[in-house]
Amino acid sequence: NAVIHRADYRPPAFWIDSVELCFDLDPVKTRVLNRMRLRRNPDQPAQALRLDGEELNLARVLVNGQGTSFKLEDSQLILENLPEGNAPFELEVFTTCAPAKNTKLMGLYVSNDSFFTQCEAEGFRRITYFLDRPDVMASYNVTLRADKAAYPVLLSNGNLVEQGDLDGGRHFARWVDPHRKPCYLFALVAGKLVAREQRITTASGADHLLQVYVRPGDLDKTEHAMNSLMASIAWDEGRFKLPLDLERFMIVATSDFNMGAMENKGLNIFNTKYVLASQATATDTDYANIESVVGHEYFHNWTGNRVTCRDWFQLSLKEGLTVFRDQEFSQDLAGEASARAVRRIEDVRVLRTAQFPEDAGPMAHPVRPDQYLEINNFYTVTIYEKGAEVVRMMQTLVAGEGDPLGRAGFARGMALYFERHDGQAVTCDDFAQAIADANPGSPLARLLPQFKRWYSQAGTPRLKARSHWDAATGTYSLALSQSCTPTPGQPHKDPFVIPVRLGLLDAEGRQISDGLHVLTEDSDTLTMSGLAGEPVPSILRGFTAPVILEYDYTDAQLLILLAHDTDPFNRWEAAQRLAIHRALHFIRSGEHVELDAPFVEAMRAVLRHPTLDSAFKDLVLTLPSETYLAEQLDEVDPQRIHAVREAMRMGLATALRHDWEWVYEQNKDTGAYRPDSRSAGRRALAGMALTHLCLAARTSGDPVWPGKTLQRFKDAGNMTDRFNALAALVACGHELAAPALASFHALFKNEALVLDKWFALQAGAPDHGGNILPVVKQLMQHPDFNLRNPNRARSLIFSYCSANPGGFHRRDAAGYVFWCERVMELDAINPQVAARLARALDRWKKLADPYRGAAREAIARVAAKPDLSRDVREVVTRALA
Ligand code: HT7
Ligand code: ZN
Repeated sequence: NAVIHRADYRPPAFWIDSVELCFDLDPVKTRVLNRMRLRRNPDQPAQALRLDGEELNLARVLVNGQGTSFKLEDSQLILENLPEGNAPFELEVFTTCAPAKNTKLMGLYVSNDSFFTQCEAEGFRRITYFLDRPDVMASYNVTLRADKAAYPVLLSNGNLVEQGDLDGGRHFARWVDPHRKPCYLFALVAGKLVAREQRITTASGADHLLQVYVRPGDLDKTEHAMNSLMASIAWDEGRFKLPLDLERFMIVATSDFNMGAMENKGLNIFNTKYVLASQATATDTDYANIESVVGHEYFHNWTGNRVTCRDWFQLSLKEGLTVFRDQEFSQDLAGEASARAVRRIEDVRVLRTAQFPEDAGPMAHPVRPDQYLEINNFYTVTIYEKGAEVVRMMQTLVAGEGDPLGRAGFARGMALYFERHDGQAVTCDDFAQAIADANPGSPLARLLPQFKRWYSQAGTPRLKARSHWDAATGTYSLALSQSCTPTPGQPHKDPFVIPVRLGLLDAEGRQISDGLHVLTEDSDTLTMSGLAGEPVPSILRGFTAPVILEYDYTDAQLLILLAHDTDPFNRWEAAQRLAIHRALHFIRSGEHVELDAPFVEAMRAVLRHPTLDSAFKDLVLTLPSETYLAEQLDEVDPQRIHAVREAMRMGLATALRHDWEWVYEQNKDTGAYRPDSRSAGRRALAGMALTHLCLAARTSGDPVWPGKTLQRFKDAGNMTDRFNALAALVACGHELAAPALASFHALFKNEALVLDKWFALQAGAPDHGGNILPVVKQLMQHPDFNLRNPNRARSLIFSYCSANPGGFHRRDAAGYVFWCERVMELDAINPQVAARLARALDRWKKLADPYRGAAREAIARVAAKPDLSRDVREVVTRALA
């Protein structure tokens, strides 16, 4: 239970060159014969071999075919009497494990009568004794044996080299992976599965077989995943010249999975949520997520698999970079500039609502952490999303003549990275160095040591801007300064390198200038002269750095930006600021919420705008989330925030009623279903219109729009329209919601992913007088609820505790009591999932009383449980510190 420190990294004392694994698969007792070829690492002092192992039964250990002495200590198999010298030797370890009892879903486990593995980060040690660390890369030769009728499909990484029947109704398959890999990329799958297949020829002329494996009955839901895979392969070849390096590339879907998906070499294993889609069962958001997750896992084949991490502190080396790549992929596929901007805004929204709070809370850590207790707790939005922003800043900082966005410079850097490090396990420093070296003379190359503070310093920097206008000389100056509040273990921060894209608009909204400024000092002033009038600054265009921008925009300036800024990100941001100003005013003053005419008119102008995309309108009209509003306050009363936001929503619903009607009519028909960005945007806006029309009907008592919404729910030709209609009825608490929910359940009772939506919708619904918790408790008794299935647990428990602040933060503390009980209950089943739930109260110190005291008590109750997992213990201990 010791803390692991980055500074303690040492290369391994032994290398494992090759591994021969033979599995006799049985849910109750699987036998694993592991034959390894090892040699001492000549660069390390002579020492014992310590192999990691967890929940294994050890039956036999042989060295070069002979019995040997060994010790079992602290989940390690220790061998002291190994051959001297640097010659390779063979180590054979025979163990058994119990996949059916594996509720942690790490290592080898059973889901729906099939076998799956999850080895990242430290799951391989639950399969066999091994040097379970990413810098030990070996060749794998894997034989799977199992009952043929129960497990007709036997898969592992690489190429199928042999298969056949065995006695007793059993069969076998032997797989050889042509690429050396760390053990976290090992995978096996065995079960009754069927595959959609596609043969492709890539640009180099090589032929490949692509397969998407699912349970029989789900094959008709795999077309989109296959299309996404083909698009990913083409994109990586086109943009980064990175080809598919395998004859066969497989995706397998399972409904029991701790995360989204896993990039095992040639055998990606996915949560069904990110594979299965049909227009009847999946929403536009599901389609978009599948595209991005399939892309993400495929892109790992180079960024993660061909070049991997030296140690887990370097996790963002592969995750931040691969998120950046999947974001770019989704933007490129979206096509037009406006659709790209919508993607960018959505990505920033995730960063600001999830990562900024993490960076300000007890679990704050640098993109390259210095220490951890449990690595599974560090698969965070900081490693992934902030890590992607750090990579994006590198691209921005290598821009040059003829390459205004830095794409060509960044691609050069990637090429050099692979030239230097293909087949190696490396660090974030190695990556940054390659990008900088490929772009000598760029700001990144000049500022590299300082730029790397983004890797070492936690916390979100604040960028303050103050302007001064001298009418007499026509001189405008903008003073920029930066600061960053202390985070756990880091009381002092040095200045960051902050790329700031800045535009200036005149009073009519015409652009005067646009350029990139790089802030490197604590403060700096930009001056422009010869101006005819005071300009409006458009600061941090495109969100060029993951910072909090503080500038006292007037409403008049924001209205100009919202109406005219050529940068769509800042156009959206202007609307957010207008809404935040108002929300914070009502929250702080306690005044009755009444929306002012300029705000309403600005929103109306957006809704009625003749050329703006529907998806963009949807984003502008979406008020900042309760979580984001809470981050703007020093002391948080969640009920007050909820009430104000709901009242503002109601204000927009009633004041713009005719506009919503018009918008609905304009957007309601999208023709034959296609999940492209344009029609998805129209469906989203039509859904938003329905929600507002139903809300408005709540005050007027008018039955027309709830009735129309119910009809749309019944007639819908796709899940997006059907679900949006259902959500509109639920959001306004209309009496038609209950029968609609019942009919939705009846229609989709055999579709697990749709039932997840059904649970999530009810648990995440706006709270009216504390009505949600009783609903959640009742739903826990529903025959379709199962705490052991992570998707189902997330759909009900997480939707309530982590995504419904108005329902969760109750003055009577019942939400916290519920949270505490579920964390402890889940911890006994699946600590990784429990630890994620434990994070729902990360920001408890910001709460006003009585919430604060009650939240502390609930966390302390969890912390006091004696047999807590390391995962949950780390989260609650940090929260209480
Ligand atoms: N690299 C993958 C991480 C992952 C994972 C980690 C811990 C436990 C379960 C897990 N499943 C997948 C996912 C990715 O980023 O692509
Ligand atoms: Zn990843």
